[in-house]
Amino acid sequence: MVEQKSLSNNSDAVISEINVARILYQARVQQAAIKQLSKNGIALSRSEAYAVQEAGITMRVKDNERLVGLKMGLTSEGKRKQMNLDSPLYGELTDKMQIDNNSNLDISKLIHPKIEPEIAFLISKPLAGNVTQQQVLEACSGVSACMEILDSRYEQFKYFSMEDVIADNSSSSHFVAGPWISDFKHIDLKNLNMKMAIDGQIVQKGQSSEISGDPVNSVIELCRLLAERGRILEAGMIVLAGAATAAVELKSKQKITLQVDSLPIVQISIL
Ligand code: 0L1
Ligand code: MG
Repeated sequence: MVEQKSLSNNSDAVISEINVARILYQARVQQAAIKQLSKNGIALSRSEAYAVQEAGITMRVKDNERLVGLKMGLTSEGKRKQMNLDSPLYGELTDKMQIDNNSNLDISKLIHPKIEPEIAFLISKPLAGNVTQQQVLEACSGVSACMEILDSRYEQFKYFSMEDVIADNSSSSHFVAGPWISDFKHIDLKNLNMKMAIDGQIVQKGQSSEISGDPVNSVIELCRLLAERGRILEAGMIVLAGAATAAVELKSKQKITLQVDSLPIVQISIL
């Protein structure tokens, strides 16, 4: 249960993290984009923004959704520049956000969806605080090619602050992971070509080194950020390491495929 707290920076003293989470929740379920919080008199600190994110996830859990993972975002310099934001962030993933490989996604209930190519990890031992690459690799039981479908509950998919994005669960909407590879120790995870195609035409090409220099570093950064909230990365969680390229706008009737060296293909069809 999230404690109801007043948010410090607001002139309206009655606004709480739960109220802000509710505004974002309603924007999502009603598919009605809202004005950015920071442009609407709701100036959150970083910690308050994560508290709003957590309150939003608590609401989804009350709707019978289950936490299955976390996503890192803004893990490439290019993407941070594109969005004019300054550091990596994370969001939380529920079972309702997970789409099966080779299945369909109905985007009619989303506001302004985009898709981006990622690499995902399946974590099978808990990781806490400052961890090393070796500890991450030892805790990881699978790696997959993965695509994240982003959506924003803000008008024009635009932010004016990191806190706007974090409060909105870091633009999470859905994700699709390809088949998990358990025998990945011989794969140089920072040196993989990634090609995302729409209807057979390549729309984005990148290198896995674009993801935090090495996607494993995203998991290290996630553990560090979770520790700031007094949390750990639990066993059983899927971690999306972040995108290797900019995201691409999604339209109905498209088939999106991601091919990553050494990993099986992942694909979805948009209804
Ligand atoms: O996963 C991401 O890198 C997205 C984080 C938020 C920025 C965006 O919405 O593109
Ligand atoms: Mg992403």
